[in-house]
Amino acid sequence: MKIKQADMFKKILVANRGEIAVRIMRTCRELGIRTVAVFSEADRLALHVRMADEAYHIGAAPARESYLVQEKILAAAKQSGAEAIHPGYGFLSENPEFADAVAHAGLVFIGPPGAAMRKMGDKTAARKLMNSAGVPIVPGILDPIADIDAARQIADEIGYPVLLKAAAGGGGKGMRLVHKPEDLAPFFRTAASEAQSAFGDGRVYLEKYVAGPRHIEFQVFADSHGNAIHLGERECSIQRRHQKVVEEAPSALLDEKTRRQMGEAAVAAVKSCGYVNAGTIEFIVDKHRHFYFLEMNTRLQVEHPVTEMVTGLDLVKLQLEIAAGGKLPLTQEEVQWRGHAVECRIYAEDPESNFIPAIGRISHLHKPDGFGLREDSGVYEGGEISVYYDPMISKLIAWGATRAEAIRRMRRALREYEIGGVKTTIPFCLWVLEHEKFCAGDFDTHFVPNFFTGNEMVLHRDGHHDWKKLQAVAALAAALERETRTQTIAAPQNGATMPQSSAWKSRGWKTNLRA
Ligand code: MV4
Repeated sequence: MKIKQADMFKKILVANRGEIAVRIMRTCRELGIRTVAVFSEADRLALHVRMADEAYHIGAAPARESYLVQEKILAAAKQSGAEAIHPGYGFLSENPEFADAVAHAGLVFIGPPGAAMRKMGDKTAARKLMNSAGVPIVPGILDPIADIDAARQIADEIGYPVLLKAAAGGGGKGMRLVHKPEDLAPFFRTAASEAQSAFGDGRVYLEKYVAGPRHIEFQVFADSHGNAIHLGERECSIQRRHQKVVEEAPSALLDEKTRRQMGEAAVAAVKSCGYVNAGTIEFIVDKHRHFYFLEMNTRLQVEHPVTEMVTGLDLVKLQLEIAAGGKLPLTQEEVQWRGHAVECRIYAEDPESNFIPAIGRISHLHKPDGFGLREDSGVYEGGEISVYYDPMISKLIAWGATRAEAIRRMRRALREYEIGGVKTTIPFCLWVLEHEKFCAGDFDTHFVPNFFTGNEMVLHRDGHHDWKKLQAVAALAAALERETRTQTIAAPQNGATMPQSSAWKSRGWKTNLRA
């Protein structure tokens, strides 16, 4: 069912900032939906505020006092007359209490119901649910460890090394790798206390450790009419300290059979938990292409554009149609994939100094462009990068008919990108995109720790052409050319200021240039 114009939202509040707020507002604009921004003290001049139809100040710079304060966002929504709230990613996007509070306020949360988020938020509950839905999970225990002797017995059965994980965790927090039985009890105690202080929930479970896995996730969508589909996979194995660096679609690892099996498992997963809207089923895949459910992300993800580039679908538009009560506009059989897409995340961090956050003013900005390229960013020349928020300032997405073409296009774009005033991870991305193993598709989640020492940046800083030097040379060349013109043809100093009404001057100048 196509959403009739009349049934679609007329005004949406975007409870986020930066590139994702801008990206969501772009789709709203295309659909004729008015947009409401919220902003902190640090974001008065931010791009998402400039782009919105109206904007509400919601507090001080720290997210705890602004973007994370549910009451302030709900108040802004009420005051503006918005009918729905899009949470973006991060901040309140995976907070089930917020999803419920939005619904209680008579508004639509553009995301899954709080109940589905809760089911997937508890990693042991999610494993149980997946297990009964027939989705492969990593061998291990289904309940949090209550009795350490019983846990040791299971660890002996599945074999070491085993991985201790927090039930409330995710994203790698509170994990402990255990190589031998005598370490299990002490590591369990430290893992439990770390989980307690990080999540207020000390429950820990254990899984068999999968060595050198690849991170492959499936984009899923479910509507409120019982339909669910997947839009294929994204490979996100290139990470640094659980921070994704490069993502791509499709994965260079998967064959058609594995892809079909994983897609079917992803759809079974989303159907098992009363899910509605966009989600991601994360798997780890070992070198034999055995795949295991890891966790579900109950939001639109940073890397969603690679899926958009290969399917031709606007995922935010799908989210809005589903949230407005519409049916998925296509069946599984109607999903088509074309070519390959790669995304690089550009962080304001210095890869030459152990990725320390870089803050300051963007004094110069030249964004890459051209066929098959997309740049999603929340920054502009003159804008400030502050300490308060995520250091990711931009995403580059390159499409190509083949993986090799997408990679070549991305390298070209990275070299074209000029960001002055703050250090960025552009040279680091170039290092990845030029690495033999990456180009061969031969890598896993240990790629960065295995191959990156930090010294490579000297090379790739030069690989990312020294545009400052080039600028100086170009300026000199322009000055010399001006000099020559003044002497020979008395051309104006600046072509743009030359009066166009003067045909003679115009013709004369052009003629002389050709000579
Ligand atoms: C694992 C694993 C190996 N074996 N589980 C890290 C983040 C969290 N979502 C799960 N993670 C892992 N779980 C088993 N049983 C290896 C990782 C892992 C990882 C996973 C995905 C992407 C990057 C990673 C980097 C290091 C470890």
